[in-house]
Amino acid sequence: TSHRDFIDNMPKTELHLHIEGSLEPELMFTLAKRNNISLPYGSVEEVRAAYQFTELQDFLDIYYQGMSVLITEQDFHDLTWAYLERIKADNVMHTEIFFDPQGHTERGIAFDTVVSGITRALAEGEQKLGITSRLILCFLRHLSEEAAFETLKDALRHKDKIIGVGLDSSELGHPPSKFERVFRAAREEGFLLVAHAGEEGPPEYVIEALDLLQVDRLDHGNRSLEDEALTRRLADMQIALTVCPLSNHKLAGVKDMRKHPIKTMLEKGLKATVNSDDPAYFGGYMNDNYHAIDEALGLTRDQIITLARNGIDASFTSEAEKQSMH
Ligand code: ES4
Ligand code: ZN
Repeated sequence: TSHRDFIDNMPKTELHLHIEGSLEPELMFTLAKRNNISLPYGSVEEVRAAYQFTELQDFLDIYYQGMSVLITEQDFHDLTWAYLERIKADNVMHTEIFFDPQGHTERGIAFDTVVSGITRALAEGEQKLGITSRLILCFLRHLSEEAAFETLKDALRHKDKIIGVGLDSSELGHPPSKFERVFRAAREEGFLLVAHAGEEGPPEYVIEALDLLQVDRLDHGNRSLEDEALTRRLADMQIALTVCPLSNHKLAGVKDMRKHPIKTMLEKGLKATVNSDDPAYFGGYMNDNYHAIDEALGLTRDQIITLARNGIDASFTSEAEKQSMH
């Protein structure tokens, strides 16, 4: 169809991407071999067959196990470089990537090793592929406030490379309020703020992310639609939502793509964007995510363009950079 080509050729931004979630099974095996790590899978096919999730926690268990092959600075570089080469094919011009330092420091990998490998690849991505980027650190919300403060302390040495902090991992039982003080400290240090909220958690968690964390952007936010006043507030404030269609489908919040809320979000005036979240695990990169919602929901050409323009406006770039992307 003509929408397919239009989507594929359209310059895009990605604002919600966990770099560890871009680890394809082929690279997982390469790195396991390089680092003498044994995997509980015999083949790439076996790995892919294991990617069947009914809820967020099922995915997270496999995701944390997958990242155990990442050991050296070169590993983090190669992971990031593979992602950048892949999104070049999708005409992504700008990407804002999350990383989970605690998933690595907990295994004895130095924070600086992780940041160095990722940022070296990001610099190459700008030089060789023309893809601009930003880096966002995520605190693992299933860990303690104290552990998050330790991680923030590590991040202070890399303020020049890290634009913001976010909050990810198991949402239910770990509300934003648990990290109010860490986020206040991060804000005082000049970091921009995002948080996963309303992915599995209730609208109250989204309200906490706004009121207590004072986020600049919301990751997912799907369940906000259950609360009319909250929906109006998000529309009025034009808080961007980084929506991840294939992720929502794979993690079963959205069992049928025809019921995906992104079209409703646009109709209600919410600033929704399209993103891939953990593309190696959820079966698709940026273009696949756009195709999935376009085919299931019958988007108009204007709605597709609005989603892409929202991605530019919601990015953590300067007004001049936004102008040049529009
Ligand atoms: C994640 Cl989809 C999702 N939700 C919460 N935390 C995450 N970490 C990586 N992917
Ligand atoms: Zn996410």
